[in-house]
Amino acid sequence: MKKPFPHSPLYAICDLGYLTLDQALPVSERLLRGGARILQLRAKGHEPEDLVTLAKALKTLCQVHHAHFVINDHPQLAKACHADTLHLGQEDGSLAEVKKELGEFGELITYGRSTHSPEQAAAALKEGFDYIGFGPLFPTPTKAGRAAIGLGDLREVQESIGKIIPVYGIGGVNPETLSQVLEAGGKNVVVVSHLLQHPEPAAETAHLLSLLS
Ligand code: TZP
Ligand code: MG
Repeated sequence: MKKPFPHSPLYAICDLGYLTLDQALPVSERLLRGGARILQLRAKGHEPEDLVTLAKALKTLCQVHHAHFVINDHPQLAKACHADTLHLGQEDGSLAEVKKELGEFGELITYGRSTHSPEQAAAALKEGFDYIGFGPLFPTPTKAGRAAIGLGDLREVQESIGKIIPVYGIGGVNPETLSQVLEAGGKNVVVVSHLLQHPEPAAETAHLLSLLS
């Protein structure tokens, strides 16, 4: 049965741009221990075939913590590890194409889309995505060279699209920028480098959740 995408204001990412394969599991455990209820595996520059063991272990870890597990970019990896959700960027194909590729499994999971403008956000809702990322709100080393879109459109997107599916502000979010995101009308955020580079990822996850509640 399809597990609905959870209502949780914080979305954490295990990004292999910041973690070695050996660090991925213990650091993810700390994010979950701190209260993260959505965890994505993001591994640019790794072959999906090389990630199956890690992805299966992360999925099990998420189950233990009653958290939702998301795979970025790779439909077949999502299928191999029984992920709850597949996250697709603007260049990762249409939802219909990806569902067709996945067959029966594709009907059992939910889907997220990265969006960078109100138009892309509206298109993702229309296509049937279950949540969107919206950004980068601020410049970020995690997407080096990608211009920030700023906070100007966030309230409008939150108030229109966000009434129907969760909208996650993403890009350069940390406790300082989070207050600006909230003032600009944002409700939910994805946090990558701030949490992965923090000396106490569990405590910092709990701190961010307290700022969001
Ligand atoms: N998409 C837009 S910004 C971004 C992605 C994947 C990176 C967010 O990472 P960080 O380190 O929280 O800025
Ligand atoms: Mg992608």
